[in-house]
Amino acid sequence: MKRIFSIIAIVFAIALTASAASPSAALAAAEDPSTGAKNDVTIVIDNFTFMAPNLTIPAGTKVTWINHDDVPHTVVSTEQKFKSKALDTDESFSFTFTEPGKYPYFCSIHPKMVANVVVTEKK
Ligand SMILES: [Cu+2]
Repeated sequence: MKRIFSIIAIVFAIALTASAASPSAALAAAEDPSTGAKNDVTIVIDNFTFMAPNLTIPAGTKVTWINHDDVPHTVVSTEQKFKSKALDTDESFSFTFTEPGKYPYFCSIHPKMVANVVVTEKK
């Protein structure tokens, strides 16, 4: 009986190690090697709204939009700098902003959904 308990303990230890390893690996991937800053930003689309209407980020930042609505949305640059396909529920689209400037965008299915990304010089 004691032996079974120690086997269970080992299995638990392995499971804990495995689950702890993946989030830290994901965080490491998000780090900018030059500054150590965590660069990635996520914008949730919910209730027909881009939840960060005016986002300011340093150049080099990767932005991911994820649709939490039950209807599809798109993420389309007004100045044709980026364009997603129609994103179904929980689908996402990413774009890395490398040049400083102002990037207005909208949903082409619901053109009243508008927002901006402002990109500043790299830190
Ligand atoms: Cu939309």
